[in-house]
Amino acid sequence: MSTYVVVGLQFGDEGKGKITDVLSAKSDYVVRFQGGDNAGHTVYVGEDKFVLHLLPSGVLQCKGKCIIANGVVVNPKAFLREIGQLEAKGYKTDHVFISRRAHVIMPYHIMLDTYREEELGGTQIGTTKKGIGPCYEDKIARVGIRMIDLLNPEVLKEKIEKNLKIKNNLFEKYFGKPAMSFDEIYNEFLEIGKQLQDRIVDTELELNEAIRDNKNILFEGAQALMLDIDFGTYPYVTSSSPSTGGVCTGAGVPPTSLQNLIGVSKAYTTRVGHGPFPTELDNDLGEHIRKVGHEYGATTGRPRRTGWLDLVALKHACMINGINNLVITKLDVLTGIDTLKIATHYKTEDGKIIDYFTSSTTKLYDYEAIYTDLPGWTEDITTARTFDELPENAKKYIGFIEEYLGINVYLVSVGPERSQNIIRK
Ligand code: 2SA
Ligand code: GDP
Ligand code: MG
Repeated sequence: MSTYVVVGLQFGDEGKGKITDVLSAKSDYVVRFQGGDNAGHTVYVGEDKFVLHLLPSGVLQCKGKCIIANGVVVNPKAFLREIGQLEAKGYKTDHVFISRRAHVIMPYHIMLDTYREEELGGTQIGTTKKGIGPCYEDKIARVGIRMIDLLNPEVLKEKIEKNLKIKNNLFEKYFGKPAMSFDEIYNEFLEIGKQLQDRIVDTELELNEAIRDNKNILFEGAQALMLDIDFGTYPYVTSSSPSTGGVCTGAGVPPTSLQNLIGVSKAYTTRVGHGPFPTELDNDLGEHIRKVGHEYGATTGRPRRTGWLDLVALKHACMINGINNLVITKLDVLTGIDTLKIATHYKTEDGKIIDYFTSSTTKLYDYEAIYTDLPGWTEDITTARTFDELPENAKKYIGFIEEYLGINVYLVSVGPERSQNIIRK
């Protein structure tokens, strides 16, 4: 058996999609275990660009099965749309399956997400407005609708009726918005159930059998540790556990089955959405990185905030995830910057120097990042395929990260295309 877990170590968009695509060529299974279509995972095949939201990024290369496991919140309309787009490009999709236990994002979840963000105004989370939070809320409140329910007209009817009563009350009385129509939602989701019935299966049974049969399984995280509901910058987080720990509950596999824990980080940091960001570059250099790195949301198109690499946050992410292999992406974006900075410590509001991440999101706004300066390089590195081909200063940059974290960087990504990797044996 070989199992691989690919998780984001920052605020998402580290290039997990690209890495999953590369690794999935050898996978029998590629599995999404949390999040939903808030994700935007970009894969370039030559000039052809694919942005996967709900489907595992292995869908293009994996010869086996692609699984959307129980921990994912599924917008079935988004699923059908994505499947349709891939089929229109000539890709097969009959190897994609969804867990019967996965919760369904209903239209009222999307409206609730939207109205709440509107109401919060300046203090909004900056969600993708895909209904992720409200769907997970219903799951935890034990009133959610699961994929299996789409296959049972009676159960579906009762559950939509109950939910809509409460949600419509909230929409009309609290938000002053129109109520949603039961008939419309019920008929639409009944029809969706019929379309999806062959893809809705007990994925945990299949995955555990695959583990027993020594298959290659790749678990693909969405978002990242700094957006984790427990260990991120709460409340500016997503509503799931994008950590290696999330794999066990999100896919129904035991912790003992997880072997290669791969953490992906950019060579710098980005964040889309609100919340503290100690190494943010709210200046011309930040804008330069945004431009060169094409840092715009893959789902919403929002400009991403940019900043220096933050090793204090990265250490926290590696610790919680138990990362044993690092991937550093977008090193090419730093080419041409004279002096590069890496944060190694924070100075707290009362002048203390610390090297650990804080649970106080409020205080984090007042922390000052303490940097080490490293010299940059000017050579084009996008065609480098071995570590030795990198300029000395680029090697030193990677070496600095490895030394601080005590973890090897086994892959350096130097461009968005599938082949633009330096893989160290
Ligand atoms: P949500 O929608 O409830 O999950 O939003 C809560 C926070 O989580 C952040 N979040 C993300 N951050 C980075 N990338 C994500 N996916 C898209 C991408 C985002 C986009 O790949 O670019 O297109 O804007 C993602 N999904 C959720 C979100 O910004 C909130 O801070
Ligand atoms: P994900 O959510 O972690 O899968 O990342 P996204 O796809 O949202 O954002 C990463 C972006 O960086 C995408 O546009 C990728 O095509 C691009 N990308 C990935 N790796 C590299 C790299 O090494 N260099 C450059 N220049 N772009 C990269
Ligand atoms: Mg993304």
